[in-house]
Amino acid sequence: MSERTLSIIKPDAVAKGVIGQIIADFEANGLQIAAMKMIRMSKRVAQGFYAVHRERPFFDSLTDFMSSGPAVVMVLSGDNAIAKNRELMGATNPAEAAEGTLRKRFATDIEKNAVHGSDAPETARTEIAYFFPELEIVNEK
Ligand code: IDP
Ligand code: MG
Repeated sequence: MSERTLSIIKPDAVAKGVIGQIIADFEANGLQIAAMKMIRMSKRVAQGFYAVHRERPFFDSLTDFMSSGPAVVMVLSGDNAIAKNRELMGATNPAEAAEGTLRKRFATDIEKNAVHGSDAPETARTEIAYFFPELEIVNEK
């Protein structure tokens, strides 16, 4: 069954010039770009997006990083899109990420780790709605 997930190419990966390589990986693995835009998050928008992590020691640094430059936000769609995207991303800490995963290839460290992906259907719904009104989701599989 086709599913939606939210993907973000984080500011570190945009700065490294690897937007195309990351998107190529999604397309080669059956994840269709259903919606996409480049944005520059304000600190407040980053804090809202990562609100579940507000008590964590890295919250201030993480939201500074996420608002430090442009990011690409996308809705990916396809069979099992949430799990498939998480698999392509690799572990949060690139030191623990499997060979060939996006974080192994492109992350700098556990914070500046190149990509975001929703972790469950409910979070996918709320994360997609945070960035995309329904009328901007124009190419769903
Ligand atoms: P995930 O992105 O793999 O789902 P989460 O635990 O949800 O990982 O954490 C959200 C984001 O917060 C991570 O992608 C990373 O950018 C940052 N982060 C997670 N753990 C740490 C940490 O221990 N130090 C610094 N940043 C972290
Ligand atoms: Mg997460």
